Amino acid sequence: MADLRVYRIPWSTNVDRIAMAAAHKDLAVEWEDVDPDDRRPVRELSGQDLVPVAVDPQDGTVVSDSPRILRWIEERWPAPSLWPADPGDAALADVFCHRFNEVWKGPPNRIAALLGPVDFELDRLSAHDRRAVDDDAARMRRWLARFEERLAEHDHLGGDAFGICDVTAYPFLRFGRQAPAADDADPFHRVLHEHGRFDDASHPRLTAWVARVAQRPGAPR
Ligand SMILES: N[C@@H](CCC(=O)N[C@@H](CS)C(=O)NCC(=O)O)C(=O)O
Repeated sequence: MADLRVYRIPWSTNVDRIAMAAAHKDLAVEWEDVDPDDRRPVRELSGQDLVPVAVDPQDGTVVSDSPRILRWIEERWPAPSLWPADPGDAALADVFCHRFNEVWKGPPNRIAALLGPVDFELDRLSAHDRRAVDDDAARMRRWLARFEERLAEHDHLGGDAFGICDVTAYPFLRFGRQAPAADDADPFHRVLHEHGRFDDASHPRLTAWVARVAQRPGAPR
């Protein structure tokens, strides 16, 4: 029997987090592919529409929302840990992940909402909306600079070891280096690639971090 069952849709960044955490702990995952246009199986199971949703096949526990699933996996299978051993460092890692989820995602989400699902042209936006896109794109660039600084003395976002900060951020930040797949139509990913782009000249440490984390088992690349 698999260790856990996970419901997913193609190209889901939040599902990628679970794949990376499960691979880190060498867990066997039974993947359930959900039709993005028919979320009934997910809704019936979890009472909401979004993936990932994880199920413990042993006792039927159902957990939705990637940060909650990651915490649940850590508690259920503590070794090897994704959190730093030092309690203060573990608390800082939680602050990083919370900010990444609640603050960092804001600008690219707002840009994707303004540009819409199909048309990626800035020209059709009002002057007000263009300014909003420019402001949010500038925020994304400023935060990329902070990630670059964070990696000055450490190989990973949470410190020396690979861990929860990398699992939380990599599925999103990787689009700064990697174009979305040809069949990935998610506008959010295109925004991350257009406005969150960086390279070895502009962000050498972040570029090396993407290359390093891409080699981890379960990492999308
Ligand atoms: N806070 C949730 C967000 C989950 C989420 O937004 N999932 C996306 C895929 S990455 C989804 O199901 N979106 C609905 C859709 O694409 O229709 C988490 O971290 O798991």
